[in-house]
Amino acid sequence: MPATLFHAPLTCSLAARFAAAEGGVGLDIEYLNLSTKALDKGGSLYDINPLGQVSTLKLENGDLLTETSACITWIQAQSQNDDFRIAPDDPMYFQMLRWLGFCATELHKQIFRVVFYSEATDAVKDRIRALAPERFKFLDTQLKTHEYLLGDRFSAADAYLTWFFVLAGKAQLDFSRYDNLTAYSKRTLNRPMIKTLIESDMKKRVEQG
Ligand SMILES: N[C@@H](CCC(=O)N[C@@H](CS)C(=O)NCC(=O)O)C(=O)O
Repeated sequence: MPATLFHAPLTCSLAARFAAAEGGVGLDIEYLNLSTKALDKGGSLYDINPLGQVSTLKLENGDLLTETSACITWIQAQSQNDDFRIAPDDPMYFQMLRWLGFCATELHKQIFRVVFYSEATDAVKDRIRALAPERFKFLDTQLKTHEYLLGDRFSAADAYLTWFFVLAGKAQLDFSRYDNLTAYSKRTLNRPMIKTLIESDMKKRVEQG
């Protein structure tokens, strides 16, 4: 039986789904509504993860794995695709961890956490949005010589960064003046499996109301 990913449409667990799709890793998907924490099959996300957060994975042996970057790292380790999986003794493994950490802390939690927080004032949100250009420039420079974050192949790190672009518009983050980053976002968002997953989540989100 494959591992189960508890998935709320369009949230960061979508990044884990991008990694699974690109790496050819089968997962059972258990949908939930993040606002209510209700699982579609009954019960609550809190029963699985006391923090009520995604990404949450229940592994085959019953172990719980949380933290999107750890879930994505685990997923890529299961991949049989040599172009996708990176072995822990490969120097690129640490580059992968570096960019997963960057996505988790510099983009996801630092920026999205605040701009999507309904209680935050507009001034606070703008202050946080002002952190974005420096980070976009950093990414843009990396992507000047690389088609993907680690080179010429899509990796697990790209799965997390691609998800950032799914919500960047909603977060009113404009990266259009960063040419390499803009080209990268188009390249990754248009990958067929990623496009299909986004479209499916958009429909599911509408159904959830
Ligand atoms: N530390 C967790 C946090 C993930 C996170 O913030 N997930 C959001 C969705 S993108 C969430 O579950 N929010 C609901 C909540 O915090 O109650 C991780 O890195 O995966």
